[in-house]
Amino acid sequence: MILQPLLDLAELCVRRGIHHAVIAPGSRSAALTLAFARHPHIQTKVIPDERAAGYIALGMAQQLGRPVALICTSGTAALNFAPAVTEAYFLGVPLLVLTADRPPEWIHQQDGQMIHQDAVYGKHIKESYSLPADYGHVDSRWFIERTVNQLINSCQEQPRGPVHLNVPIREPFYPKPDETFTYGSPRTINRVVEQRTLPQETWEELLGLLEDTDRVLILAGQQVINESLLEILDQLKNEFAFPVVGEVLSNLSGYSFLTHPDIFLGSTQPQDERCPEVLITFGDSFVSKNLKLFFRKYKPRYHYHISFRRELIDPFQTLTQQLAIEPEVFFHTLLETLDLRAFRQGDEDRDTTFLQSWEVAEQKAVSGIRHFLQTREAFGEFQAVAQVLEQIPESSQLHLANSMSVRYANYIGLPQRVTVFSNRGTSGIDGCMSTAVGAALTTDQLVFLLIGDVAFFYDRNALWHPHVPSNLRIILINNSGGSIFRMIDGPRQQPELETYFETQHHTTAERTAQDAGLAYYAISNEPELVKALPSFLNEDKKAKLLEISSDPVANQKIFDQFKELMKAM
Ligand SMILES: Cc1ncc(C[n+]2csc(CCOP(=O)(O)OP(=O)(O)O)c2C)c(N)n1
Ligand SMILES: [Mg+2]
Repeated sequence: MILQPLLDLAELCVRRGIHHAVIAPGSRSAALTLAFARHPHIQTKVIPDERAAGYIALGMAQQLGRPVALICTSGTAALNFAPAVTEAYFLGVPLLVLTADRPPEWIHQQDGQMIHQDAVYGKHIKESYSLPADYGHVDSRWFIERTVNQLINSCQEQPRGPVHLNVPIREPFYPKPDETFTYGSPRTINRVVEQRTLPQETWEELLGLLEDTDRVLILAGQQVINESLLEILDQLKNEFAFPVVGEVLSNLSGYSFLTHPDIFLGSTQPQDERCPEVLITFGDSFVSKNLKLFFRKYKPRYHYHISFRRELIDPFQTLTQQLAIEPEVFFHTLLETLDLRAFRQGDEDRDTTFLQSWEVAEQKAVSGIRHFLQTREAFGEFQAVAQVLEQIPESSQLHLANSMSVRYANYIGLPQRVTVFSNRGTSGIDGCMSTAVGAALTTDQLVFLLIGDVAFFYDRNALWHPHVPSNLRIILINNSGGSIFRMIDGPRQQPELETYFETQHHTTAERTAQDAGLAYYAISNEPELVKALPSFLNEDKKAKLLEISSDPVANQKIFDQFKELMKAM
């Protein structure tokens, strides 16, 4: 076959551990599509809308912890991958993006689906290459093999992220009817990266600081944390009285960590007692503005951030050192060294005043929000979301769409062990449902998605394909528009609020559910919710959608009351 190098490319992916491909249809890409579709060790999903396809691949790669191949035809198809590629870039998710292209001499020659595809993702890609249009020469084949190896290495190296290979393809695109595919034996070339540790003097310096103060705070950003790191953090808290604080996206729930900073750090009372001397952060971004404002105001003297990113990550404008090391290695070494020093020096009683001041605030926040939600008279989405979240079974996943969904969940918190995900790389509303669908396609766990109506209807093509997974559970908060704009100062005061910001509508999800074959539950008051929940939450092998409708003005009033509660914390 003339396009044998593309068969070998698919084989190379398999040899490098890529067994999943998401493919959007097209003709120019036929050789790539067939190379992956006919490979016995690759599972393919065909998704017509490239934007949805990109986010579905992202959701899959996040679950697998390894790259997923993402394939499309030439032209704007490639551009429609851009939102997911960008999210993957900032969130650190490995994707191997393969875009078919016309040979470069055909640009501006009135040929269809011909755009500038070289480096089309700009700065939002770790590495991007275009192949030569002619694969005949032996050096071209060498280039393809080497480049694909390099890209697969690159997307998995820290910080992980998407990589792009643009693949010009000349006709003929299709094999002859009797042609059989023979996959070759491409060379695999691994790049082994040194396991990073920190220099001794960095440890000495940090340990010296920790010995001089009782005000050390560990703050976790967005991430999925494994059990063994959670155990280590728990020991650091118990033995050395370091508060361990995180948001719902930090996945600290189910342990005795402090997970409601968004509530109590919004207090207008003085909070000097909670100001840390040394702050250690790890993980990705924070949702809470209260949290960011707190650390910008109550600045730690020393701020260590653990990250492999080359860019300095300084959201509180307090950073003093960035450490490129695995968090688990860092905290494990920290715990061991502190234990050893404590043993040598004999057990001194640690001053726990600092820890207590954080714990008291957390307890107040937890009982404050519980009481607040129980005492509302009007039905609203805030209470409805709390009721649903509380009942999500342990060991499920929860995907939080951007806008109020992620914020409500952050205020309410989760008492149970549920793994939480959200597209907070760039916080777009455009692929939240597709990402959850990708996750559900890749795990046996129940995958819950909490999503607002604008984000839901925007991403309806997440459900427009034959693969809608039966473990998907969508909780749709329908408040007839983008309610966040009536919650925050700025848009809410404008006469244009409803038309230009909230974009009010009266669409319901009933027909979307019908089209996609989802079991559909519609509720608009508490008794209906209570009645629907057992069936919605059970483990039937059927995708389901629960639509919670409520009045945006009532929700706004409830949220305003909640803001007052936070200020008084
Ligand atoms: C792709 C994209 N476009 C626009 C925005 C700006 N935006 C943020 S929230 C929002 C409205 C979301 O409405 P909905 O999903 O109904 O959630 P609600 O605010 O009602 O909770 C918009 C348009 C965005 N984040 N991403
Ligand atoms: Mg809405």
